[in-house]
Amino acid sequence: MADPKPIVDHLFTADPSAHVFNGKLYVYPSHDRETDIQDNDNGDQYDMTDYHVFSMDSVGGPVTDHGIALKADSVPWVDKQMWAPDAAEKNGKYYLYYPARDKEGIFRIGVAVGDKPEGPFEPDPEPIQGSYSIDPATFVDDDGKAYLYFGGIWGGQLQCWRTGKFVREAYETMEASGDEPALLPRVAKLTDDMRSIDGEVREVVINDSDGKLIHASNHDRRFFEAAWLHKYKGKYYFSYSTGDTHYLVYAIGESPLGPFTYAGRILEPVQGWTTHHSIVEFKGKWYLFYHDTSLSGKNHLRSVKMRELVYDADDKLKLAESQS
Ligand code: FUB
Repeated sequence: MADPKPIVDHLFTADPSAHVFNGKLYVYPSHDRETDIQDNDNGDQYDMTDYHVFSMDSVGGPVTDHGIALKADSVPWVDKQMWAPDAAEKNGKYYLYYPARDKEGIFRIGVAVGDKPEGPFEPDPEPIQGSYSIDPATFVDDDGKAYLYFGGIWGGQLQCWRTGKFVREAYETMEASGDEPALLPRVAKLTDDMRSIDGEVREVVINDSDGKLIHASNHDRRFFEAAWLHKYKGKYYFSYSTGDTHYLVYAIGESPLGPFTYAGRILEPVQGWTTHHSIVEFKGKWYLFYHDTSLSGKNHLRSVKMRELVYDADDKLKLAESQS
């Protein structure tokens, strides 16, 4: 299968979250920038300061860069590292969710509100209370209920939240170990105004095919970061990155809150350390948005790509053999 070209090459972009709003395909990526920071397991090299939003009317057609939608300087609580964002629409308003380190170096998740899908977005002055770690992903179900998924281990600090409170010293453990269950991503309902967590933050249970929680030692399947949720034929597909083994994988469940059962791989490792994606239906076809480092050769300068996805007879996901 031929390697697709990045959807844009005038900026380095990563972590694409794709949505269809008003018949157009919108992409909310991280905006990677050049820095002198050496690569490390903390992810310090991903030192982003703003977000751009892209849109396209058709796949393969021109991609519009709508310019800066939000920048770190406009958000009072943000110190640095605006990582993978996502967006949602409800009642004609658009919400941008984004993680960043606060002034104490703790990753939190913020929300900013706009009147148009491309922004600009006005940030709430404080992060979402009860949010933590990285990689927010939203899902609005057919009944209008909205969910926020988040979490990432290692540099994403999820290991610091095992007790429900931030324990800085726990950072060094990076993750659970051996036969322990792997650390699990988080999900919470969003309030009607989409700006707060409604009720408790829960773990997203991801079972292996044997019905038991995936072990921490199973690096080919355990959750690392980059949660995404989509719905197909009434079932909920929870997909994520396995991090240090560089796969995009997915699990299927009957409810947006889980539990989910591991179902397979979506994408083999791409060029570059990180892999992060979204899945969206547009004009009757399904697409995987992801990134790699094919343009730069540097882990922190990534480029967003897209490929068509199909479902097989058992509703399992796979890359389309011929790409439209
Ligand atoms: O872009 C910074 C981080 O790299 C993201 O938050 C992770 O998902 C990984 O792609």
